[in-house]
Amino acid sequence: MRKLLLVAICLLVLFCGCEKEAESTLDSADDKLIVVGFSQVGAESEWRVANTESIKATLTEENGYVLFYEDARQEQENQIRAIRTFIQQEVDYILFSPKVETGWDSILLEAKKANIPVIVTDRYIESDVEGLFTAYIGSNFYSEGETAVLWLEDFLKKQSRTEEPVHIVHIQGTIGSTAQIGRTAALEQAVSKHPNWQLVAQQCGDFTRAKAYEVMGSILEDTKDIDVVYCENDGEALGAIAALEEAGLVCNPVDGVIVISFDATRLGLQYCLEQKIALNVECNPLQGPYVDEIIKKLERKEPIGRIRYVEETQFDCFTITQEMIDIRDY
Ligand code: GYE
Repeated sequence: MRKLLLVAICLLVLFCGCEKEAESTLDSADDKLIVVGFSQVGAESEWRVANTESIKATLTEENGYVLFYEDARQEQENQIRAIRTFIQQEVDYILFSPKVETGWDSILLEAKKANIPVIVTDRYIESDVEGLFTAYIGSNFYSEGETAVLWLEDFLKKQSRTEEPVHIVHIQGTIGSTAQIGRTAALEQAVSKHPNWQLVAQQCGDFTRAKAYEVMGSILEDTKDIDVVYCENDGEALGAIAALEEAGLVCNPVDGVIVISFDATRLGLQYCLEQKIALNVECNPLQGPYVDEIIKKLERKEPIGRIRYVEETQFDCFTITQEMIDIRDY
């Protein structure tokens, strides 16, 4: 019996020693890697998938990172829980795309208390508390909306449609998200400027094809006298177009409904080439390299800009070509 006990104790010591060695090997290997916790909104659109892929493809071990990734499945509570876990894991940086602009003070104060820098991507946060994040990388969404409404103004002028009523359906993105707030504000500003522009319906499509299809379908039960459908992303545009075509309407800016969209995903641009989407305003999801650049500067204690807008353009159905689509990354 004593011999058995002795063997068991030796095995236990041997096991703990190996475990410790494994941990110390892991620790020493990780010492050189930057640990980042990334909380993503979800996977609601092709844009979001491209955004996630860009971050994952950049924050790799080869590039000096350990990435902890959490998909919040469109729930702010899941993002808050993920950020709290990252704090407990003592990551080096917290990266997150906030589903909506508000409700982050408490959890970001916990990160601040833990001295973990927070980098916000894609959507912005609204807070009265100073210094909740170190850097923001994303788009100027109001500017994207301005691009869209300036194009629409110019197009309607060329069609001499500056007096007659222009009936506009507005399908909004996730209410309270920065993309929705900015793109909506630009349209509402333009509607207030043009007496003949009439907002006949304004409903939330939540940045998804399914919801936009449902919402467009219900609007079509009330009216088919529609000149413009302003969709706040490609997923919504595709859903709206399906409902419009099922109702017998043609989506084409020359002799049908003028559909405006945002994101400029490959699928959205294909619809633009077919003239089903008249204008597609790019919203660049490829933010991984921007995040890498900022983190590496912070590691070297170099100064960084707090707000970094990504480069973007727009595509219209009269000038887009298949070649322009083929060379794109998403
Ligand atoms: O337009 C949409 C995604 O926040 C810019 O969210 C992003 C938006 C994008 O679901 O496709």
